[in-house]
Amino acid sequence: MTTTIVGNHVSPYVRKVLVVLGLKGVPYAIDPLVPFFGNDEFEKLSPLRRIPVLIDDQVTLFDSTVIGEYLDECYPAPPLMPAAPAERARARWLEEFADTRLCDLLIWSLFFEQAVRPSVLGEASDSDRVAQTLATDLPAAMDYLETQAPADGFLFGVAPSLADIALACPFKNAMFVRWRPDATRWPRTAGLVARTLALPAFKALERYETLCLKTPPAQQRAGLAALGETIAEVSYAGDAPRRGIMRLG
Ligand SMILES: N[C@@H](CCC(=O)N[C@@H](CS)C(=O)NCC(=O)O)C(=O)O
Repeated sequence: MTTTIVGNHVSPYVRKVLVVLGLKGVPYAIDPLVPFFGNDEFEKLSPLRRIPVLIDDQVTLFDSTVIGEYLDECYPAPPLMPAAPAERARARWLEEFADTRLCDLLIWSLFFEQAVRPSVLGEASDSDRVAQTLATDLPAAMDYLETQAPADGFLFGVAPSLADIALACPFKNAMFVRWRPDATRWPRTAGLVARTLALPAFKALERYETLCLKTPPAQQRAGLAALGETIAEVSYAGDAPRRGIMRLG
């Protein structure tokens, strides 16, 4: 089965899907579409105009959580959900917390405001939003995570789950704008994030992320191909950014 991912390596939601593919050893081709740069065809493909999109012989899917669960069902080894119903439910909740609240803070309030908004959209960043995030909102979310993170291993034992992967992904983007969890204030969370980001499936993506951060969108396909990434034949990229239709979630 040929699996194609539409979406850029810098997106935390795309990273989540690529790490799942990496952990399961599933080959893929990627159209490294930068958020907001979708063309008319992308608007027809993705109902929310968001990345990631997964396209295979069976289905076209949207939303990293839906895609992650689909991949876990199609490729059961290694399993990325715990076995017991209560733990599975808790894994889904922590993934939801990561994708919504944590991404609201680390992606939309820090990474988007400090990197994407000025450099991709050419707009001024909202410094009040950044300041409030750093002073109060993000510490509150970190305090909550500290009650959930284990002292060692991963959330549900010795192997990472979809929840661990989802939690770690937006921290990577926060690190791109020089924020990292304070290990003296939140030792369990900082440790869990560090252990998860050290997995080979995360490490293997770093050179592609670095290339995308440094390279204009129009040159990323060639740059990624030169680094050995398999690039999809079809590109959904347009020439200029367009405003999204969603705010959050
Ligand atoms: N809940 C979605 C969120 C996806 C998402 O927000 N993707 C961002 C890139 S990081 C995007 O495409 N943004 C463009 C937009 O919102 O218009 C998921 O888990 O896939």
